[in-house]
Amino acid sequence: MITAYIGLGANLDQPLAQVEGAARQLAALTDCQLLALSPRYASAPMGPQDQPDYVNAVAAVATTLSPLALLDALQAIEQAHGRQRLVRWGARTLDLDLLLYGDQLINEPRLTVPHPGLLERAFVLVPLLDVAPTLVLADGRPLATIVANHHHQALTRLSG
Ligand code: A4P
Ligand code: MG
Repeated sequence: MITAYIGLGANLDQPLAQVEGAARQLAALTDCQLLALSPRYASAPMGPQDQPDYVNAVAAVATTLSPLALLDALQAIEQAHGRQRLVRWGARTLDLDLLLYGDQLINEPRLTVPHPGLLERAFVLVPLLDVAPTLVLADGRPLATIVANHHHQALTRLSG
């Protein structure tokens, strides 16, 4: 079993319900067990501003799926939520990013882990710390230190 962390984001078609539905689908995946779901947070869009606010959360899962098999499962859930890939950083019903897969470093055409945006995004860092308060990154840095030193974009905690 490997512990993986998944970033959930949505800003169309009742984003809070999209995120909570996606978490239930993660919990239902074979070979995957939902360990924790962070509180949900709202934030202004990073990137193009002419789109609604986002709802974000992070899920911790224990899985025996390989990284690419897990990515396939995440993309199938995105598709089931009517995800269409239109604009980079544009509005979406559901975005599932594989943030961390154990402490593995992966650089493949379809998959970069840790997720390249991980350290820059408060809407990922804050919920990740909620579910993994003692996490230490592969380079030896504690997540808590990174979050404490991060200049935070405003997040509004919705639930959890
Ligand atoms: N891919 C490579 N590595 C990974 C990984 N670790 N996890 C590949 C998931 N996918 C990964 O993804 C494009 C390709 O990346 C996939 O086919 C996969 O093989 P995508 O989701 O179709 O592309 P995208 O959404 O245009 O890019 P990306 O990087 O997912 O978008 P971001 O960076 O996630 O940004 N503002 C707020 N406040 N909250 C947000 O959640 N999200 C975005 C989207 C913009 N602004 C936001 C938020
Ligand atoms: Mg994505």
